[in-house]
Amino acid sequence: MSQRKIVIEPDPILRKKSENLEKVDDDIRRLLDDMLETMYAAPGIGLAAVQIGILKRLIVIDISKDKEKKDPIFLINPVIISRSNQTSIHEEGCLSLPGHFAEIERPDGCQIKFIDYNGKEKKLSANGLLSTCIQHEVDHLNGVLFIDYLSKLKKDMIVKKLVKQKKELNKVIL
Ligand code: GNR
Ligand code: NI
Repeated sequence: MSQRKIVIEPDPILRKKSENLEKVDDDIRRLLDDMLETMYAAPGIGLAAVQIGILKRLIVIDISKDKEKKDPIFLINPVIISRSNQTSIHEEGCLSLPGHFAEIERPDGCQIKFIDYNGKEKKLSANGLLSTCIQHEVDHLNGVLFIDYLSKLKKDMIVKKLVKQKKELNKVIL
């Protein structure tokens, strides 16, 4: 397993739509393992393949608190098949927007169908943090970031700070 580099906004790849997978083979499982390792190291509770520069519909999630008891979820070609009418607001962060957090309103619950690590079709109903995380990750597969739900003013402010952070980082490296 190896850790991959996380793509930071602004980067045009984060705005592209990821492609469905045709089959689940050992190469895909190795990629999922790398995504999981990258997510744990960050640390984060979710990661979409596009965040390591790969435009495939792959997601890893682990919302377990206990570091000793890992509980990873692998989602391949996830489709949200229903959303609850009720919404809820959670504070969200994103590994592609380091240091920035915002309260985002989304449907409270959702149901998804997906292919699992072993290539089997499954369904899952989620509420609370898991539901928020699933919706955040599926957004990534469609080129959407949580800042897209904010006012233009707030969004522009965050992107401006990220551009500045990237410039500072380049100065240190050069
Ligand atoms: O680590 C993460 N935490 C988080 C918190 C609230 C809602 C969504 C998330 S996902 C985020 C990791 C990430 O950027 N996934 O794409
Ligand atoms: Ni994210």
